[in-house]
Amino acid sequence: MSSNNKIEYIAREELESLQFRRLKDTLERVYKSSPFYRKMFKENGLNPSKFKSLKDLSLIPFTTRQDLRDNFPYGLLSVPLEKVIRLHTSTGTTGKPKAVLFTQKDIDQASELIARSMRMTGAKRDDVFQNMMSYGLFTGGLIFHYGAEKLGLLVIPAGAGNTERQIQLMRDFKTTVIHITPSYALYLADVMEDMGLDPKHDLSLRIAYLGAEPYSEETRVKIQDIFGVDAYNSYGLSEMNGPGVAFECREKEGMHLWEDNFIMEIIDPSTGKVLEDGEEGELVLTSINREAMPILRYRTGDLTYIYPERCRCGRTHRRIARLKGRVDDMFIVRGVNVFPSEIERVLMSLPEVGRNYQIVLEREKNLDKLRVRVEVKGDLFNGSLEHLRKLEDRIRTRLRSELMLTPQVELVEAGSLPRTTGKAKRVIDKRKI
Ligand code: DLL
Repeated sequence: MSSNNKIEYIAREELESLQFRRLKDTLERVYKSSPFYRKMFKENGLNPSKFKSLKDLSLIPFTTRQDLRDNFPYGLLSVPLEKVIRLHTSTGTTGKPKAVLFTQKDIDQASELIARSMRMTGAKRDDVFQNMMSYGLFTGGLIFHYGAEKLGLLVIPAGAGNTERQIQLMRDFKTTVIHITPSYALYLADVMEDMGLDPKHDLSLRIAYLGAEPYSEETRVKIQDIFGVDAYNSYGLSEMNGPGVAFECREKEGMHLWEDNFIMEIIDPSTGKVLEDGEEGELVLTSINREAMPILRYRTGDLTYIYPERCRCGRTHRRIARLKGRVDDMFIVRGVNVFPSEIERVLMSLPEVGRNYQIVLEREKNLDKLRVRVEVKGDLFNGSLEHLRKLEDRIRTRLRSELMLTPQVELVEAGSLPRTTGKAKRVIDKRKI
């Protein structure tokens, strides 16, 4: 422990009293200034003086994504517009995006959390950091960028895409640390191999930060092996600053959620009941260190659980488990609930499977069909048909025993499925059309 990371080891009691102080401040501010929360408090007979302990948080109704949309763009703003200096929006939504606003203090605090997370994993001032997440409205670019600068690394704001230039930059500047979506990392490896380069030996990487989309432990291991890096899971969402909400330490067993900035709860997504540590459910977050736009009891839609035990690293902020997916990611095929992450886990544990897959849902004569399209390693596809049939059978059997469903398995050539440089779209549901 050093003086600049004391907060990571703060005693639980002290942490909880800090949380309560910050919660009270936040409640006062939103009650006074946010039209949305003022109305919500009035309708529910609440006012900030009613809150006597952290437990009273449960008096507040949940805030949902729909609330953010309905009150777009300024309904949740809790400071005068003249104090606002930045806008980000959330990605991947249809219709109106969710606007997220920042004051200078909010940007400083978000950067501090990124710097803290990077320092925790061993990034140092003499590292060269290439940020391969998209810059602009998405938080993965600018928020991470500011944090890395705060820590004092050399930052290359490469953004997503333009893969050959990325590789050139990594080679020219001997990049040691990258920030990238896991799906883009696998794509990058394919491109390098096509160029006759070995990601492990022809680059100087030692750390990769992976986040912004769900992926399996098996994918992490794959990326670590291909690039010869330590890969760390990073979780966040625009509504709560973007990245830097929860981050793995060197133990790589769950992500420390920075509880001095966020209060976390896990709820049963269908009843809203608050669950115990260790029980899986939907993550609900309250930002307690935001000026422009604090959000109370926000339903993230993300499924995880809280580790009940203290981490071996000694940090006191509790950890959340690798995200299982989103509540709305889950699809139901013939009555069976399936998470794409379960399919990925099976596929990525098979050595013959390549780096990409796609899940296609179809309806034929009122019967749901699940088809999994799987890229196989390059040379295998040119091998004997019998060999491929056997592999198909093996994948099908493994998926059947995990999912209790028999999917159709279609093997395809490496590199033939669509790629993105940002968040991957894995599930094509044709049933709704
Ligand atoms: O994805 C912020 C971010 C940027 C996080 C860079 C990490 C790295 P949004 O675009 O608002 O913000 O998307 C947030 O992405 O609710 C999760 O469903 C998903 N997500 C983010 N990180 C992870 C992760 C950014 N490590 C939504 N594992 C969240 C699984 C993740 N899902």
